[in-house]
Amino acid sequence: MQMTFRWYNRFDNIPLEYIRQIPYVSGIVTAVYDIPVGEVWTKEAILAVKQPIIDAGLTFEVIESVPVHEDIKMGAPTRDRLIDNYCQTIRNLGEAGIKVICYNFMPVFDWLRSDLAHKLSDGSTCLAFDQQTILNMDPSVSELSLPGWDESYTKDELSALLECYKNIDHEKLWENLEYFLKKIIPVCEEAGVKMAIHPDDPPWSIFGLPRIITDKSALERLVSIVDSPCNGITLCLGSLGCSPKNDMVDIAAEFAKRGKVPFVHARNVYITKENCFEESAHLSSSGSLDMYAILKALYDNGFDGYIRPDHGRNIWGEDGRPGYGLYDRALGAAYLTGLWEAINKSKE
Ligand SMILES: [Mn+2]
Repeated sequence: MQMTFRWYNRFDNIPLEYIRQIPYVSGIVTAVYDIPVGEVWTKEAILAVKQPIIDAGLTFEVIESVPVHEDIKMGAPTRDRLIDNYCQTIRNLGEAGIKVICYNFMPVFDWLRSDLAHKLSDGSTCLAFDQQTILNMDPSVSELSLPGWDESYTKDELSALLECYKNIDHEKLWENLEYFLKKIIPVCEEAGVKMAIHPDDPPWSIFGLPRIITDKSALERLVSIVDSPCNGITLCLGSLGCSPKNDMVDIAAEFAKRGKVPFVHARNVYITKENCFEESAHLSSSGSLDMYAILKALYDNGFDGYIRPDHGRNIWGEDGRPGYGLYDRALGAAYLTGLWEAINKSKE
């Protein structure tokens, strides 16, 4: 198990030196943020991100994320050129020493929350999701004011995009994912890079858009599209785990056993009611997931990949990027490392 930490490189105000001081954290998870989606990540751009990380004594082996262009998800005629670019990015990343690429196949919105600074009873703030708040929004008719939504589309562009997706149901999205994977996985095998799909967050459809990576059977289907060690998953505990239908201990055991988990996002969620949740502290007692049982399932089934503490709260007066402040994620890393040590020593 290699403990890593997400960092937004020159857009992040947390110094790498601070991250290196968190016990057991050995690597950084980041991305190239200034190349438009769909274009090739050049070797120069990748090395510019890598160098300061290496200089700080940390490793650079996991990318989160290489975004998949909407035309690939929609199966548009332009997709072959975009997939060729994606393949070249994979080759360039492999040459730079990257071992794992996290990506997702969520149409338009990526992760979604209704509140980025939800106040908890101890005064800390966290990301939260309230289904009713989301249901009250209609992005096709009103200005969308979703927290965290980067507004990279104008209202008209967004309407056009949503219109295109009206022709794409779950099965069509699966077909487009299959087309993409069959093209890129052979390139990954040559480049020595593992793809790790991030589950949909939250794992249910929103704004009428299809979402497919939502549960165990979806993960089964995903890994069976191309049976390769390079076709794996990012086991995001909080994304899948905010649906009580997902038994995270069982899912962790099953896919770790099959060698399909190169990367884990470890965080807890507290399910407040159906389709509503708060992102709690990492401890089992803080949320709805049994973190000990999940890590033990990973350990017992031979997990040897990368893990990182996922979203943290903002605590101790920190005004950090929502979900990505320093303090609570550092506490999370220490907690997860402690659990791992205890599990390991209990086997001796
Ligand atoms: Mn995640």
